[in-house]
Amino acid sequence: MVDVPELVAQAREGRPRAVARLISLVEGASPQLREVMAALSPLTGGAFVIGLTGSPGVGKSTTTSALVTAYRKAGKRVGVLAVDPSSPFSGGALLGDRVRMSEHASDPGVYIRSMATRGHLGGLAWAAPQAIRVLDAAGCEVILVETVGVGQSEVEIAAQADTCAVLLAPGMGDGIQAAKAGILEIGDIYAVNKADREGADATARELNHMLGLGEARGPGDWRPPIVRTVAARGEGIDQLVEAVEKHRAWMEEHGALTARRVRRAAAEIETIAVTALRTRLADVHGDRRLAALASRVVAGDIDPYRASDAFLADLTGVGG
Ligand SMILES: Nc1nc2c(ncn2[C@@H]2O[C@H](COP(=O)(O)OP(=O)(O)OP(=O)(O)O)[C@@H](O)[C@H]2O)c(=O)[nH]1
Ligand SMILES: [Mg+2]
Repeated sequence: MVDVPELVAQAREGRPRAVARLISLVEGASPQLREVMAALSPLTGGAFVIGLTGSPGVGKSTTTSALVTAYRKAGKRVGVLAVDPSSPFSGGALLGDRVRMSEHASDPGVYIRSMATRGHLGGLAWAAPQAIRVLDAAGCEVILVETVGVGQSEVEIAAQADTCAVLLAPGMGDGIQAAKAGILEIGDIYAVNKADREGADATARELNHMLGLGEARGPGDWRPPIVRTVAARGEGIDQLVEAVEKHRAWMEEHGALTARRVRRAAAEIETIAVTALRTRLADVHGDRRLAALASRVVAGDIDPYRASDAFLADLTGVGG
């Protein structure tokens, strides 16, 4: 058992080992998380969360590292969370990140952590907000969350960030992919990275065109800017930071930041509740109750709606 109050006190002082242990409790879906979250909640709310997503290899980690440098120069404490939604193990696929982030490894004002979410009930939507809360309570003023844009994950990370930056790169067929993956709806800011390569202009133009097509914006609405970056050389990073600050100011002015955070908390509550419900169903009935109901549906004995009612009704009076 972990001494939660002690661990939280140490994390609050910014001790990296305590922060690491708390995030490990999140990753391992520890039963002590309830206690951890209760202790952390009053300490949170000070961090600004920036999500970075995009196709594999587009330059998310390089950009993240460059952003860390920029925010450190501005004197901010920075947390980095690299979430790998496709792997059940942290570290493996993200090993390269440690190399790209290595220049920050000895900086006590930076906390870097990778986290795997596959195989967890609730996955990224469940784990990321809790890990973000740990970093927030530990005093990180800016939290950068990198997620590989595969499947649902980019939409999920966008929902959890205050500002979501979508990265593209020339020559990756990103333009067409972007439309398909629906990333045109989630970006608050777009960065065309690898702008040192041929085709950056075309990518930016195509993106601009597609963003314009989906435009149903009023005069006061946020129009996502397109920033060109060469993250590997730190170029365009100041403009990216500036775009983030502009978005933040716009949100604060329009009450959008609070609204977004309330939406995020609502989604988190829902995810925890649904996860608890699933766990409870599995605990109480296992698959047998479900199989029995399914057999009756197949036999035409009852319809699936009534079967679902029966399944849910079994929860009444179970646990608390
Ligand atoms: N030419 C060029 N290469 C870049 C630039 N930024 C990053 N790279 C290179 O692109 C490769 C991938 O960069 P990463 O930062 O690891 O990309 P990522 O999006 O984090 O990759 P995954 O996490 O694997 O999805 C590395 O070899 C980088 O050095 C850039 O601006 N220009
Ligand atoms: Mg990466």
